[in-house]
Amino acid sequence: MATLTVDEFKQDFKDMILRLYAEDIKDSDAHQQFTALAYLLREMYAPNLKETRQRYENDRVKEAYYFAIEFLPGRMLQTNLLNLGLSDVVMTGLLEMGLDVEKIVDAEPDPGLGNGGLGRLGSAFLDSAAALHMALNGNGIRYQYGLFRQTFENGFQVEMPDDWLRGGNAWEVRRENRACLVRFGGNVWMAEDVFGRLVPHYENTTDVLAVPYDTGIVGYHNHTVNTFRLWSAELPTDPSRTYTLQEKQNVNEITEILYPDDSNYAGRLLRLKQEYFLVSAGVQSIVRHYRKHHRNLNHMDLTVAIHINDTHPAMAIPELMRILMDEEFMSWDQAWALTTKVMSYTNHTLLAESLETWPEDMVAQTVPRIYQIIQEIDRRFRAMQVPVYGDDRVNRCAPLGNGTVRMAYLAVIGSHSVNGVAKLHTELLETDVLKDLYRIYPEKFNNKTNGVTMRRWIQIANPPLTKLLDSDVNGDWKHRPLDIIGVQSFANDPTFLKKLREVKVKNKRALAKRIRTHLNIAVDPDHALFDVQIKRLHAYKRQLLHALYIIDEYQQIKAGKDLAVPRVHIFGAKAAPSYYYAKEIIKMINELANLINNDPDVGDQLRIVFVPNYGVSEAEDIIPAADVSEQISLAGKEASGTSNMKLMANGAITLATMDGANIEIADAVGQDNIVIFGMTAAQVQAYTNYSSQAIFDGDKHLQKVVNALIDGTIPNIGREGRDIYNSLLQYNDEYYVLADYESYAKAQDRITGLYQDPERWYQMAAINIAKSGQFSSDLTIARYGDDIWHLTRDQLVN
Ligand code: GPU
Repeated sequence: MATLTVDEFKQDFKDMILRLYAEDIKDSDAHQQFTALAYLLREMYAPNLKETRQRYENDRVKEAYYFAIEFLPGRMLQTNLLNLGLSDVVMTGLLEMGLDVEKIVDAEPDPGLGNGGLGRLGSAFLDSAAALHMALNGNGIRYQYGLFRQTFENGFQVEMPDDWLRGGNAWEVRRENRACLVRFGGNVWMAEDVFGRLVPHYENTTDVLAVPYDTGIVGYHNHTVNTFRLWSAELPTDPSRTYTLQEKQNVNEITEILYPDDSNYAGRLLRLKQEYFLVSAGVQSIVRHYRKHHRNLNHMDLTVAIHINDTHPAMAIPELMRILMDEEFMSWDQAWALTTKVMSYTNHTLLAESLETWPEDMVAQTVPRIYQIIQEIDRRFRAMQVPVYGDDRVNRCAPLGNGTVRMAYLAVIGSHSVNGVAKLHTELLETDVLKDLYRIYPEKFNNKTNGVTMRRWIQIANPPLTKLLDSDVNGDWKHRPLDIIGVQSFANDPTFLKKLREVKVKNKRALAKRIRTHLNIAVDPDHALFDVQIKRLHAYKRQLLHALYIIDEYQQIKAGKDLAVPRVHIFGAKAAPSYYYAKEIIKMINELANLINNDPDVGDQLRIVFVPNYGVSEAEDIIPAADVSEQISLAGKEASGTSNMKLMANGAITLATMDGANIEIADAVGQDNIVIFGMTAAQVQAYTNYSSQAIFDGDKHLQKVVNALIDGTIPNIGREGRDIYNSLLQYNDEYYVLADYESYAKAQDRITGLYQDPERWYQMAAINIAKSGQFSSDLTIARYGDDIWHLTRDQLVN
């Protein structure tokens, strides 16, 4: 923790503005003020960043490297202030200088280096590891453009470039002295060198310079500052060679954009290059660092763990094999034993279309040496396992098959640990998606239910709740997440429940104000229930189910029946630009919003707010104000979900199917404090003769709701309404929306009933907050550290 008085801060800040911009504060703008603050903080934690790194090195501390193609760090200013213990001093100082704190915070770009939960989880883990003194380093790509900025035009999603680096990135440090060369393409063949060793010879390769940019990850009230490293592709600085503009373009485009798709990756060459670029640069730099203190790599597993976050970095396995054999001259067997000890893998999906595969010829052309090594992994796997498990099973789960490289199978075979991200998800990996490999390697499989960082989602996003917890709850919930259980003792205390209600209303008013100013929609924070669904737009997440219920409510109102509780339905969701159906759902919901928000018959009873450009910053505004958390994916499809955890920690009541981590939330809070509906994963699996038409035909009420998509009720959705309607009927409703509709509508009615009894409602909210501690990413990352990576850490979290 840093110490600084308000006056010292004001002076330092003034000086920094002068040094950076040669200006007085009164002439500086919010972005300059943010930048000056960031530089000040960087100067303060720089010694700790250096010392943390040196401590790991000198004490031979085991370090884990978290490789991920996506990260979603969110804005860092408030996080760093909080973790350095400077929030109060700096806020006071800024206010005393008459500066607009909110404007300064908003001036920081929110790095959209990921799509959704996968990227956000990686950043939560980095935050938690630093808090626990764990040596965890992030390794990712410094995309020049983040995930697109979403706007709506006539209700359609429009994608704009996210030029997040335009004003510079105050937190990063470019470390050109630690750059690596990454080789692509060309020809490779094995031949003896002068010592008679078999080594690869390369010709006509394209070499790319990988330059690291490091950002400090500041630990919470401790001295640890870990490193988050992002790699950027540049032309090599070879003085003997000149490059054409086209060559420069080809290199730069490797780290130009994030693939804006979190569901299914078309076999895009550039994406494959990004993956190899990340792992090659990352693994090379790890090996080089290790080699500074060791004569060989024989015992690298004692101080290095490499984590493969989903399959995108799975080529780390053949890349480490390449370095161990080609550059360190290890035998295959020794290299393989070491590699599998170093590597571990997390799977994040059950969707068949998300299991990554690459055409073999594409891999052979793009990374020929890596392809050779994958072929050898495949050959040895088959030779070893076919005698035991037979041809059929081994064919089904070998790294190569159907002319493709199957990245998940490669990742399992090359790692010592494979984990899913929620209990049900891990179970389904073992019994379904990866069952053949589970049969061969049962000891590798384990579960690590996801978590979220309560520092960002309670302390930063929800100051009123933080204050209430600080004043009323015993224990040290900020350091020991499970201590938040203290809230439970107030579950029957009307005074506390009233305060909790005041907290929620305050947050709802703040959100209502933002909605009013930015979107020009009037919502009533004092009477309406805020019903929130925030996540990527995907058919399996079933935003459509939620929308059908809103149509249902609207039809009730039009039939003259008032809603018992006014509702504000809040959506936040980006659709992949190429995901046509998802974009049609967005258009439909926007047109429905337009209809409902402007129909005088509706009065104050119903609103739809589709918040554009949903991301980490938007989530910080929405989550503290939520009454209901919609987690309504088709059971068996959502690996875990993480917005469910953030929302419960902020006292929202979960309306959920028994899917992903919802099941564990239900177990934690008990059936009385969550609203569950719909088919279970087992019921979905067993439902072999589903006919959405039969369900439709047998339910008059449902017919009326669904027909609104095509009968002109909702204006301007001719084509979209018809397509969505057809997806439900003609194409037999892949995600069982109609099958779950009745159950969902009844669950929504239960919500309405519960909300009418505020004491009961806030009792439920209190219990949700009380039970949220187990979903802190501090606990999750401690388990990764203990069970998978074998790192040392702060014991406080127990
Ligand atoms: N997830 Br695979 C993503 O956000 N993107 C991906 O490419 C893949 C998975 C999500 C899962 O959908 C979600 O259920 C999970 O909570 C999250 O990863 C973190 O594990």
